[in-house]
This record gives sequence, structure tokens and C-alpha cells, in this order.
Amino acid sequence: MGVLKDRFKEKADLANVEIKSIVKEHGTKKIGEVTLAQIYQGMRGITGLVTETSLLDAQEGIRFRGYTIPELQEKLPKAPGGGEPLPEGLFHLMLLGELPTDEDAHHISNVWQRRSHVPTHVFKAIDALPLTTHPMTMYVVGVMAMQTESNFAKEYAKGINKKDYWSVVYDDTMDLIARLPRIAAYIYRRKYKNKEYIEPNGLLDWAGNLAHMMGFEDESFKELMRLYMTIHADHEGGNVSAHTTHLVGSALSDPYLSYAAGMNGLAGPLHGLANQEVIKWIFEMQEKLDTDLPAKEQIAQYVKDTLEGGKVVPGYGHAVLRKTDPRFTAQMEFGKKHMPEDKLCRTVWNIYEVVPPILQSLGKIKNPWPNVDAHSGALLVHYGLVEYEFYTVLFAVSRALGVLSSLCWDRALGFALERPKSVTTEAVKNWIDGKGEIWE
Ligand code: CMX
Repeated sequence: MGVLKDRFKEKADLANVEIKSIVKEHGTKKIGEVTLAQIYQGMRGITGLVTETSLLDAQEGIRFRGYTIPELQEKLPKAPGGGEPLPEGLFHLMLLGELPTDEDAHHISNVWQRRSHVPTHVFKAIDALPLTTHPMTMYVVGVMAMQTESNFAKEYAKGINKKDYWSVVYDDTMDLIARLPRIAAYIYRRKYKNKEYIEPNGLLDWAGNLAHMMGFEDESFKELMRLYMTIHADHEGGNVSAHTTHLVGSALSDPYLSYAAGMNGLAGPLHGLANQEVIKWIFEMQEKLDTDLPAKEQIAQYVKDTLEGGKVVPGYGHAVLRKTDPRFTAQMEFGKKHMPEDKLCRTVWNIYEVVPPILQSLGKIKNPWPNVDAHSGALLVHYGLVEYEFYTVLFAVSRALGVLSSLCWDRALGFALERPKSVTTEAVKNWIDGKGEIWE
């Protein structure tokens, strides 16, 4: 077994013993109480999942194994000459709960390079789709086509002992993560760059190689990709993409099937697709107002028109967060450092001043502040990545790090099939009228 895999197994064995004792001693204790409103309104605030890799605080934002984004930017290994964290380092941290050394991160880059071969039939499956197909659909089709490679599926069919599930899930995780940049870059070049594909560079790190295969050689774009791939990786377990991956995995669907399911959820406009919606919305504003730097009053009117049209303001609001998303702040800082005069970034910063008071004044929105998707597109456009329908694919590549390291933990800890109880409104009404219990 590889070093990382051995160390994961050691950690998982210890955690298993600890969790068994926690459940034995405290299993009947209640965490909060579920209200009828929570049942009808998307299960907000119900603690019902264990996800080891990260934890979201409504006020502070995300912490990965206890570390905030600024701490990760300081403490995680960097590419030679670079200043942004390597996503390889974050993966190590999420998987083992320990900060990696430079050597650890380098080791993971090498392993992913070695495992990055994508079989030809995967490209053929993508090629079978019309060019007009949305990039996220192409991406999920690519992942699904690659399921032929699943070690978990093969070993399960042979009758693997359940104690060993974690091992083949780990192998699938490493293979899948290693191969995703190749698939993403293939889709980008196929759809937007006349099918002129670029071979991987075996000397580059995971995110740097993605930038290279997409055709972006600017060092600061590679730095942006390292930051982007780090901050989009995980947001605890209840969001649609993480929860879906975990849920589907709980049926022992292999990591390819589980991750593809999660990414179908990421492709929704209230979740990851919001990153394309933000730029589309800003481009439409520019066109409508006939300016590439709208004044704040003009932005305010455009926001009001959006709301009056019964649409959401993309990039704003969050189901859990109650302040500016630190992932937004990290991207804003990157913009202020690398492109302070960029008109699109300045527009994003103006929107940040204009939108929160308007949303707040509606009185119903719990979080008027920007989320991760409010900023990412403006940075990408600056480097020439203007094809906004592709943006969610980048989010998806990054999200693999979090949801798949979590899936390793799910199987290592033997987590159960997820199957919450649902009720009918008829049963609820009877219960309200005192005509019977509905919880059995
Ligand atoms: N613009 C307009 N209305 C908004 C809004 C926004 N940005 N955010 C919330 N609201 C509305 C909701 O639609 C809801 O309206 P109704 O009562 O009429 O149904 C009301 O305010 C209350 O919503 P909430 O409790 O504050 O927020 P939710 O937990 O229901 O929804 C989210 C969270 C993210 C779906 C919502 O804020 C939204 O639609 N934002 C815009 C889309 C977006 O940026 N999504 C990306 C999130 C980050 C990610 O996952 O990538």
C-alpha cells in the first residue's frame, strides 16, 4: 500500500473505535429538535450527517479540519515560486486531518500524474454529444463513461469483504481525481477551441496542469487555479453536491456513480451553476445599460428589476452562512492584488456595496451577503476564460477533492445506508389534530 493509504487506514481504525464508543455511551442524546417548518423547508438546521473533512460556521465560514481559508493560504505547501496553496495539500489535510509537508503535497502531485490516464472510450462518449450540450452534461457523461474503471464495482462483484470497502474506494478516489482535469480540459477545448487538444505536462501540479491543458500558460492564471481548486473543494456535508455524493455512496454505488450524482446537483442554478449565472447576469446588465462600468445607482436599479422579475440575484445568499463568504473575500483579495483596475472586478466590488442593503430591505432573506460564486467568474474573464457555461465544470473538478475524501471516510467508518423518514401532509394534519403518531 502507498504511504498515504497506510496512514489513512491507521487513522480510520482509530476513528472507528472512538465513534463506536461515542455512539454506545451517548447514542440516545438528542441534538436539537426538528420542527414541522424544518421538515417542509429543506431540512435547514437539522444536524443529521457526519462529514469529517470540513465544518461550516454561519458567522466565520468554512474551516477545513479546523483551518480557515486564510490559514490554509499561509500553511499549505505552494508550487515553486507560487503564493497560493496547492490543492494537493488540502486533499492531504482533509484525508488525514494533518497539515502536509511540501514533500507530502509533491508526492500526491506525482501519484495523480501517474494515475491520470483516461481511457479512449471516455472521450468517445463525450464526442457522441452535440457541441451545443452544456459542459456540465458532457462532464458528468465523461465521469459516468469512466465508471468502467471502478475498482470498487469490480471487487464488489467478486464478493469483497465489507471491511475492505474503504481500500477500493480510496483507489477509485485517487484515480478519479487524477483523471478529472483531463476530462474538464478536453470538454473546454472540444466545445470552445476547435477541438485542438493539449497534451498534459507531466511536470506540473494538478491545478497547474489543468490550466495548461485548457490552454492557459500565464503563471498567475495557474496560481488562480490553485486557489480556486482549494477554496471550492468542500463546504461540510449538507450542501447538495456533498450530500448527494454521500447519499448515493451510502447505497454502495461506487465513487464514479456517487460523484457523478453529486455533480448533477452542483449543476443546479441555486448551487454551483450560480457561478455562470453571475457573469451572465453582469454581462446582460452591461449590455442593457450599454456600459462596461455601470454606476452604483444603475446597478441598484438593475437589482430591483431582477427581483421584480421574480428572479434571484445570483451569487448572493446562503442556506447556512450569515456573513460574507470568506471564499468571496479570498477571491476579492486575489483580484485586488493581480487586477485592481479590471472593470469587471470593479463592477463585482460595486455590486458587493449595492446588493446587501437591497436584499436586507426585503426582510425575508436570511443572508444578504455574497457567496463563493459572486466573484469567481470576473477573475476567469480577466484571463480570457469568457465561456461562462464552463465555469461550473471547474467547481466540479475542485469539489471532487472534498466529496471523495469524505466518501473514503464514509466507507472506512462503515456509515449506514442513508434513509430518513418522510411523512405525508395527510399524516401531518392527523397528527396536528391529535389523531395519531406519524413518526413510525
Ligand atoms: N435573491 C433573491 N431572493 C433571494 C436570494 C437572492 N440572492 N436569496 C434568498 N432569496 C429568497 C429565497 O428565494 C426565499 O424566497 P421565498 O420565501 O419567496 O421562497 C427567501 O429569500 C428566503 O430564503 P433564505 O432562507 O434566505 O435562503 P435559502 O436557504 O432558501 O436559499 C440560496 C439559499 C443560496 C438558494 C439563495 O440564497 C439563492 O437562491 N441565492 C442565489 C443563488 C446562488 O447564489 N446560489 C449559490 C449558493 C452557493 C453555492 O452553493 O454555490
